[in-house]
Amino acid sequence: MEALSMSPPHMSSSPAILSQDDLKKIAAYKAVEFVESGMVLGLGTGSTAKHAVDRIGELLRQGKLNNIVGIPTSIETRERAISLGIPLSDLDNHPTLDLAIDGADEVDPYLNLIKGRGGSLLREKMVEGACKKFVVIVDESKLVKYLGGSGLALPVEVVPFCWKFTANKLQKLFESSGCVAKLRNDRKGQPFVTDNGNYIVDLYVKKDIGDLQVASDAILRITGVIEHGMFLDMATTVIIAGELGITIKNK
Ligand code: ABF
Repeated sequence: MEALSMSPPHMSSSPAILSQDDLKKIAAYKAVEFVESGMVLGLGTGSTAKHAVDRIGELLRQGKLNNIVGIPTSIETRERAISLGIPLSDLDNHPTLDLAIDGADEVDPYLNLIKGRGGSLLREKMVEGACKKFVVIVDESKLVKYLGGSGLALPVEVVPFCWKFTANKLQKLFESSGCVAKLRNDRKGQPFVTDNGNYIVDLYVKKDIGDLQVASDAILRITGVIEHGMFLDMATTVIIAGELGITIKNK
């Protein structure tokens, strides 16, 4: 594990005034240092990953990076990358990526992640699962002792058809952890629809769900489930920005 203290050049060096967004930006800028010209890059989604996408666009514009191909993990990121002039492609044309940079909702001590509270978990898992190196960028608030430990949800993408049937099965699966399954709604109170036309069922647990691989397999065995937001053993590096500096954890 490597601990560093730094701020991007544009930012004040006083740690006392760093906002959560400043920390996200610091982690993102550090991750972009791993990017080299000619790479095929997975472009993450969310407020932390946005800083990385913006920085990549900036370096391309300045001619400090060349021949980058980006594979976006959501429609939102695709649109942002296009607006920044980042050349894009997809997994069909680039089945192996050099590097992906993305945020996470939770990071456990073994670098397992919960992702998908932004709703993009399926595309994120497809793209980041195809990368040689997957760098996760977070501020220190995302660190948890166990997945689910922040009190927020484990998201599961499900087909809209009879979603209650699927949600009930999911809730029953984690009954002993006090699980409550809730359909995610958008701001208008309508079911949140993913980029793939599916729904998200959020699983809230009161305690550790036990062996994560067993839990993952059990979720994926439920017909109607498409994918879940546990990213087990996928991150190769996690960059954590905190008030006292940056910590880099490698697998
Ligand atoms: C994406 O953005 C998602 O996997 C995760 O749900 C979310 C993290 O959000 P933020 O960076 O906005 O905190 O990485």
